[in-house]
Amino acid sequence: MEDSKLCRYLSFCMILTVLGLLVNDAASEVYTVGDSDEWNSGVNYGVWSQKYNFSVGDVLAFKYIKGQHNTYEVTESTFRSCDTSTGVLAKHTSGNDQVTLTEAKKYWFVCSVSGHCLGGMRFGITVKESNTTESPPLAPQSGSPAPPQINDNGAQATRGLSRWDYLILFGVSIPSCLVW
Ligand SMILES: [Cu+2]
Repeated sequence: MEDSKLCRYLSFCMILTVLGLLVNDAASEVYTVGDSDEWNSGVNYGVWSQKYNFSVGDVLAFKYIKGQHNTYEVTESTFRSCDTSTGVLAKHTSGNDQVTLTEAKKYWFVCSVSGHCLGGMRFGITVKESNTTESPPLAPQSGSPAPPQINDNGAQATRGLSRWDYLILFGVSIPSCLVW
């Protein structure tokens, strides 16, 4: 029967959609810091960092000529002061530093070469749990379902809820075939 074929086709599409959402959810992105400018003096990284929504599992690639710059992950106060004598969480100096964003939190990065941080080689980003509602970094909107200081449990709950939405959608699609 034609109806039965249509139903099977729609169910198949629904399965693909759900799988696609789950796979997309798990995929991580690699972002080259500064895009084509890479990690260099004279670039406004505050602007660059606002262009993307970063999620747990994403990777920041800091590319520069080894020895000319470096990548320090720092605390917020060190980001603001540019004084890297304290508040340094991690140091990278390879010239192609791949930093995986492993936690849903704010990350702060600077170059510690004298004058570079004050000259603009610094930025902060808010990393969210994957598959939470997107909002501009460092500019949360009121009424947002994902506040910036969200704890792990809250983020998990948000992700779980949206997964359930897909399953409910999927579940509803099957009985609706029987009606046809
Ligand atoms: Cu530098």
